[in-house]
Amino acid sequence: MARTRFLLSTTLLLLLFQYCCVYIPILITGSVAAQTNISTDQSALLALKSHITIDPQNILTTNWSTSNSDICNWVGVTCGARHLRVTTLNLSYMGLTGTIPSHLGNLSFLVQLEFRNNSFGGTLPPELSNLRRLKLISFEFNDFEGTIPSWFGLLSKLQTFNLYGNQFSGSIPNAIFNLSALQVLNLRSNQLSGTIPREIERLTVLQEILLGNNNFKEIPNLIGSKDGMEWLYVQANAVTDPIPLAVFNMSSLTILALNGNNLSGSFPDNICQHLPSIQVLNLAHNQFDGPLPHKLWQCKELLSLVLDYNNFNGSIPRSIGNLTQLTRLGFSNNTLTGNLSANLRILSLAFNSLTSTLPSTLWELEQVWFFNLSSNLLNGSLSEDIGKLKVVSYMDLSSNNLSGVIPSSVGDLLDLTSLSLADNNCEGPIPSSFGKLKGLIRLDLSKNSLSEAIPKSLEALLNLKYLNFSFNQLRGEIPEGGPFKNFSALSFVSNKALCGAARLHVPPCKNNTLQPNSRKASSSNLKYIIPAIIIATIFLVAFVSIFILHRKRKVEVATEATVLSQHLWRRVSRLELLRATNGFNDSNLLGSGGFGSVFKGTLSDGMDVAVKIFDLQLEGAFKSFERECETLSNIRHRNLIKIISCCSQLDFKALVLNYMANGSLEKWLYSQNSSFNTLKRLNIMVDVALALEYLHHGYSVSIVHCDLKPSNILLDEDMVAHVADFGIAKLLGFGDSMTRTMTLATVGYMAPEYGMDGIVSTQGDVYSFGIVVMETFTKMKPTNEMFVEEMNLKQWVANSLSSEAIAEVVDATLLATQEEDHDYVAKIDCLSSIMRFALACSVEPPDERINMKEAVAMLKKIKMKFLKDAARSAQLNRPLVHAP
Ligand SMILES: *[C@@H]1O[C@H](CO)[C@@H](O)[C@H](O)[C@H]1NC(C)=O
Ligand SMILES: *[C@@H]1O[C@H](CO)[C@@H](O)[C@H](O)[C@H]1NC(C)=O
Ligand SMILES: *[C@@H]1O[C@H](CO)[C@@H](O)[C@H](O)[C@H]1NC(C)=O
Ligand SMILES: *[C@@H]1O[C@H](CO)[C@@H](O)[C@H](O)[C@H]1NC(C)=O
Ligand SMILES: *[C@@H]1O[C@H](CO)[C@@H](O)[C@H](O)[C@H]1NC(C)=O
Ligand SMILES: *[C@@H]1O[C@H](CO)[C@@H](O)[C@H](O)[C@H]1NC(C)=O
Ligand SMILES: *[C@@H]1O[C@H](CO)[C@@H](O)[C@H](O)[C@H]1NC(C)=O
Ligand SMILES: *[C@@H]1O[C@H](CO)[C@@H](O)[C@H](O)[C@H]1NC(C)=O
Ligand SMILES: *[C@@H]1O[C@H](CO)[C@@H](O)[C@H](O)[C@H]1NC(C)=O
Ligand SMILES: *[C@H]1O[C@@H](CO)[C@H](O)[C@@H](O)[C@@H]1NC(C)=O
Repeated sequence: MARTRFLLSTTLLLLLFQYCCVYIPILITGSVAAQTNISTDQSALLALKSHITIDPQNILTTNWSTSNSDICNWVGVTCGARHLRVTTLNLSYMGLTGTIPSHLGNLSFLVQLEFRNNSFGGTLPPELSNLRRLKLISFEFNDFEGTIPSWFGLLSKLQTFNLYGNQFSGSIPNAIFNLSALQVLNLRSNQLSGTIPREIERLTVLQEILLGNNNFKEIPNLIGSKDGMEWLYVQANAVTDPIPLAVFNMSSLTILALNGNNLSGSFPDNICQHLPSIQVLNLAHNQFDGPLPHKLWQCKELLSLVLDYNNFNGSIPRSIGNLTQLTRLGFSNNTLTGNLSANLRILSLAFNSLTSTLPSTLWELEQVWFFNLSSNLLNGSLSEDIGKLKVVSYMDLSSNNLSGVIPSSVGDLLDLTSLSLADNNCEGPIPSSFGKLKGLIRLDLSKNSLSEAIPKSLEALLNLKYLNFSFNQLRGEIPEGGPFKNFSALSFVSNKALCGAARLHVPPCKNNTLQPNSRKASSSNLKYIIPAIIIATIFLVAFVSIFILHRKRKVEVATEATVLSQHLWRRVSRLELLRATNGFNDSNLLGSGGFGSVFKGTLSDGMDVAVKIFDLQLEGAFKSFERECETLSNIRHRNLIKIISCCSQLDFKALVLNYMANGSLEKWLYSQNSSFNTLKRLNIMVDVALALEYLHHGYSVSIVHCDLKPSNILLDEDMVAHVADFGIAKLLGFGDSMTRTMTLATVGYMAPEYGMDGIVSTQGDVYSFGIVVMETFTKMKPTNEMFVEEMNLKQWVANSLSSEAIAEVVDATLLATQEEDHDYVAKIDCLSSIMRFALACSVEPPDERINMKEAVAMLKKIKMKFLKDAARSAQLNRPLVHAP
């Protein structure tokens, strides 16, 4: 008896204990499900499990087992730390098929319910309305159907309501507008219809409303929530009314997607005044007409502009690339420089009626990777500046009236994967620089008037899957190598005189080098051909002899260039140089160096030049002139200073060079008001590396610059770097890998073996390059007085790397503080890689240094990674760029 009483009282005690610990909180919060406990949760989950008909990965089948009685340990289940009841049920991406049982309504502590990307179907049981603690519901991408139940209105704590990608139909129940905590309403891609009631105003904290791909008839008038509203997606509906003006009162809007409606009228010009934060503007597939909003330059944060398939007419506003607007970059508090043009990533204006030429400002859109202007009435020719769109990956200019030759700078768009210029009036040859577009998958140049032969360099485009050269005036042999083996006759139909493999339905090529179109001539004018061949042979022999002589003298550098260069030069007299420089006026003096002075001048035809006058009194000046003239006239590269003329008279020697509007890297690094960001500096270093790679490895003869330093790196008006000053350059002949000299390079940049033994080798340039890279990013000269005894620039940088204090050595203007700079981590990472790279260039033993080929590859890799990281951190900071 006593024993029974004891047991009874213990049980009571235990019950009481449970009551205190578990039930009291429920009573306090006033939940309706006061009688539930963890076993209720368990039976609810087991009921759900029994309603799942397909569990392809057997996740629940094995994991949700009664033998494992701790349901908080079941996959997809999270329990509250205090009360140990189920708070989150997340079965996303499990491939499950089934229905939702009413028992789920017994999970009374549930806060988050997420079943994203499964195949749950049927209707939703009303018992779910008991889940009063729910803050998040996401049934995104399932097969639920029926109307949206009005009992959702009872879930008063709901913040995110996501039914994206189901088959709900009917209209939005008014009860939804009682959800006063709602921040995200995503009903995209259902079959909802009707109007969007005015009550939506009551959702005062709503930030994102996504109603796209339904059949709504109007855009909600969201006056009430104008201030906090950030996303408005109403694309692909059936809205025909004008846009409610209230849209333009939503001043914090960052995404406005109204594409795929039947909106008409012209679009307000001053959109960016009203929507200053707009980042994504998509109005595609509507009936808008009139001119493009000309004040787009006010949209400083715009990343994506998509206006395809409307009736916009008139011209592309120049303001599209307005560079005068220097402002913050789009992502909240970033301090990176930028403006509309620098930020825009996506530009798509296809299928309108735009008529203008392409404004030169268009090529300032340095960040654009998606570029689509196809199917308009654009005219004029493409500018060489197109090569500035460095990160463009998709470019479509098809079906316009563009004319002129295709600039070879298109070959600089190394990230291109798809290029179409089809259906225009372009003429001239296909630039052989296209052979550099190694990533190209799709190339369409059909329906133009392109002439001459298909460059053999295209055989290098191993990724090319689609090629269309049809309907042009091409002739000569169709290459057979690389991707060309996979193309069919369709790629080449209707050209002037292509020849090649039979499967391409073209005549076979004659084995000689004569073009097929000269066959006609050969039959009728045979008598001219034989003398012509004889003359050609004589020339050839003469040429070969000269060529061999040149080789002997080891001054031959570039075969093509040798023949061409002297003729390409302009003849410039001393008198003209006198006039051009106002009589070598002091005000034209750009600087003076080891062997003379450099003046700025303007030739009679208006061309700006730099004139380098050699002071022949100075010992070695004559030799230096010859060397520089010889070296420069034989080489041509985008990143080397270009020679216009050598003026050589008995007592007067001058070089006429391209004028570099932005002076030297040295000037930029140390002037007060010019600061370069990391990317700009990196670009300049890549340019310099390319120049050195060309000098060292471009030809059979290596050229060693011997005096690389920031004052010899000049910047043109586009900030492209050109290596200059070849006064002490050395040519290394065939097989030589080094030579000796007594000429002195600049202390600080000079490799140790050069300084001590006068050994000249390409490795010496690599050393100097490493030092230049360190200086560029630290803004610290190797000759700075803080470097004494053992400590030098290299050691200083190396120490900072090993103590992970890189931020302390790099130029402070490159790094904002961590809080305000979202790219901080990417930058630090990039700068560390750069410094490691620079140290690898400047290791002491010459044969342990990397060569310039490797250097170029490494630098490019560093740059790619930096761009990727920066893009990623930008997106993380505001994940908005999944443009609709
Ligand atoms: C849960 O409550 C039921 C009665 O509603 C009870 O039978 C069961 O023992 C309780 N389970 C636990 C684990 O407390
Ligand atoms: C169920 O899954 C969870 C989480 O993946 C795991 O920790 C647990 O051990 C699994 N239990 C069983 C019985 O497989
Ligand atoms: C649910 O799981 C998916 C995939 O694991 C995850 O992306 C999502 O954030 C989770 N949702 C919640 C509310 O925890
Ligand atoms: C989710 O489903 C959608 C629609 O089927 C699909 O586009 C998306 O890629 C899926 N997401 C994942 C992570 O599987
Ligand atoms: C837009 O209107 C045209 C004709 O007025 C109609 O054919 C088309 O289906 C409409 N588009 C939508 C998305 O409603
Ligand atoms: C937009 O805001 C202005 C000023 O706040 C107000 O006068 C105007 O009525 C608003 N327009 C609409 C359509 O809400
Ligand atoms: C552009 O279209 C509008 C409306 O259709 C028309 O009034 C205007 O004249 C057109 N402008 C040009 C330059 O074609
Ligand atoms: C660039 O913006 C300025 C306003 O800051 C404006 O005055 C100028 O006209 C714009 N330039 C172009 C080409 O639109
Ligand atoms: C970001 O900008 C806002 C407003 O412009 C300012 O109040 C805030 O202090 C800034 N935050 C940082 C970290 O700079
Ligand atoms: C809660 O769910 C209902 C169905 O909606 C069941 O009938 C109940 O038995 C269940 N209650 C518990 C405590 O499991």
